[in-house]
Amino acid sequence: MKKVEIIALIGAAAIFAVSCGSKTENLTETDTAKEAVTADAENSSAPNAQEEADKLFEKAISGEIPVVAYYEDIDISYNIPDLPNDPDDWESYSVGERVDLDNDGVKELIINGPYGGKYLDARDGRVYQLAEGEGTTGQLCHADYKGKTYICHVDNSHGGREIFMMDQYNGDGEIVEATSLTAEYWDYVEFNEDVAICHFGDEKISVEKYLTLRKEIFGY
Ligand SMILES: [Ca+2]
Repeated sequence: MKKVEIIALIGAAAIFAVSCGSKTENLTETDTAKEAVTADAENSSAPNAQEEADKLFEKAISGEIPVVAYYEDIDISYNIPDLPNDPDDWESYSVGERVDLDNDGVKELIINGPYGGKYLDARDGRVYQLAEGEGTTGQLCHADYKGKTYICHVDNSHGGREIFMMDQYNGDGEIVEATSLTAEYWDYVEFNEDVAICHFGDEKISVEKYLTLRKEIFGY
């Protein structure tokens, strides 16, 4: 692998490591380099695929092609230039980073915006919306766990619970693994470790384990 590629990948890793919190301290250069090598080995055609994806993203950004999007089978496709973009407004979108969110070695495009914005995936000659922020009960972010990137919807601004939904996607826009990290303490507004009932997926876990995982995956 060329040095410049490694630097680019380390840069990307550093950016997405902080996007869900302050997880930087867990990220060592050795781990990053290892992940970069793995990603490269898994997809040797990545440079071409990335070029193709980037061309499609540029077309979508300029409005030449739409972003194909569905919400519960309803077509909600849109053109990026039509999105609200007045920086003074709360609802404002802007072109963000490119990060491999579906573990296929090609970076997706993040559109910054309310509730975490939108994640866009280029494939089969089109640009698709992979996920979007759904509100205060579904803030969009991405996080790494066990060497894979998960697209997450987070509900942690309401009393009584913290819910982290974690979806691992493949390069075809399909969810290949879904899990969740949750804590419930319904009679309290703030997290209360004496009463919290915690789960990771279907497994009931201790409060201590919950806090360890929350720190490891979401950085706080
Ligand atoms: Ca990707």
